[in-house]
Amino acid sequence: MFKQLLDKVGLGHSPQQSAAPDYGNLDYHWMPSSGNRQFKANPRMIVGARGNYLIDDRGRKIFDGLSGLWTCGMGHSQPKIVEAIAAQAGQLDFSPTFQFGHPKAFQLAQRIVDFMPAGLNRVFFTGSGSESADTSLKMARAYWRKRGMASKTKLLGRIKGYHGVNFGGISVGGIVGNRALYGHAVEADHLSSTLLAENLFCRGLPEHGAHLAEQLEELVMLHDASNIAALIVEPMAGSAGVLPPPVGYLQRLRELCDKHQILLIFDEVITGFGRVGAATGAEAFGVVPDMINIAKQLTNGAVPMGAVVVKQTIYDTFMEQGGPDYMVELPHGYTYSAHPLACAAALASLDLLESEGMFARSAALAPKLEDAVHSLRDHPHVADIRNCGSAAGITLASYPGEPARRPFEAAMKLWDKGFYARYGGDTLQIGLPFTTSDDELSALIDAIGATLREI
Ligand code: PXG
Ligand code: PLP
Repeated sequence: MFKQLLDKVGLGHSPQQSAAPDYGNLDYHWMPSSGNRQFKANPRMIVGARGNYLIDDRGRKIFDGLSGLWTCGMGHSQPKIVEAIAAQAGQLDFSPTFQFGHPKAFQLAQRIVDFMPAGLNRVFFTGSGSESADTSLKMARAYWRKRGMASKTKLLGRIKGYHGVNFGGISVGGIVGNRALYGHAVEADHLSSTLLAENLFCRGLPEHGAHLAEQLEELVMLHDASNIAALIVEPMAGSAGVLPPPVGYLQRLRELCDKHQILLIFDEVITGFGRVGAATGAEAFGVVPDMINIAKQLTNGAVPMGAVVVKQTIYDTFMEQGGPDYMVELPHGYTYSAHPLACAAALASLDLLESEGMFARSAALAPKLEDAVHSLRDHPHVADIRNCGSAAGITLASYPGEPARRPFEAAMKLWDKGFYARYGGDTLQIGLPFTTSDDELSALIDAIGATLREI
């Protein structure tokens, strides 16, 4: 049935629509971060994906304008990744994670280091970006304790930051909708967001805002450095609507973290592996943190996997303070850390990212996307546009008291037109596949333009 559907769709041919199959009762699946009631009344069912396109259950080809959920920069169902997963499943489907290992975990760790800034060369595997966030925060606290500074426990994040949905991540996270329901979590404080009125419609990195890094000095004055373990930021905030870092801002955070012995964690779950036109945001923006969190693009989205990459000094501290060598140095890990299928997918993904020059392709898209997306500036409802690498965010003016409604309406119209863009808060988000052609980009921008005139 699926094969027939794909054959019928035939990439490059005009979509042939058919009636949606009956899936029975949709009530049982509580969908993640979704409007369950709206979806179940109007299902948008995706049954296949190839290259830069999703295929829905009516046989329509839909351009994937967010690369999955920022996951599939190289397009869907990459044959080499599919083959690697299939071969691995036949050879070693699961390997006990704690106290035993399998070769691909070690090969992959070494391979990941090839893509990291010099000095970040020890890799801890997780199953997702949220697990990476909580892992890095626990590591930071444990690190200071191992160094005899047990009072350094406070965790700092940033307003509008997104670090996944686990308790540590929502504590340092700065998106109110992700926090408000859950009560008191882990002690944390926040820098301001870098979204400034002076930077509206700015192309690439904003000129204004480096001064916001000085707020770290204020938080140090408030809490005292002896109580602060780490600062976690996304080099480019993704989920909040693509907020590129102001020129000089990350550099200043690095200086202040050094001055006050605060670990600097870059959450590169979106920026990792090409999204900002380089292997990492650290590389693109020229700032080396103490830890880098990755996920998503690591396996091109094909199997869940994340990781925390740390400076060797951090790893060495745990080894030196680890007690007898049969003892566990860091009592932390997931059943699915370094899952064999994920390792196989990631090794294939990293090989392709390199051999296909994907970082350069993402970088080459940046000026085209910038020109294209900013051409929407004078369309109805457009309140701001930002871009960085192959990512862009379009803020839409709110209905009174309903900031999230207009982006939702826009995304639904776009879906009907055969384009997937993500809506979150008051923005539409675009994260182009690195392989997006000029024609695909202009078709997407034309569709957004038409949509904005209709809603
Ligand atoms: N950190 C960052 C910076 C992220 O962007 C996570 C952590 C959590 O990763 P997991 O794998 O646990 O979801 C993310 C995830 C969007 C969108 O629409 C972004 C994410 C997830 C879903 C949607 O921008 N980011
Ligand atoms: N809850 C229970 C009862 C468990 O036994 C485990 C793992 O063994 C977990 C949670 C954690 O699961 P995971 O390692 O997949 O994060």
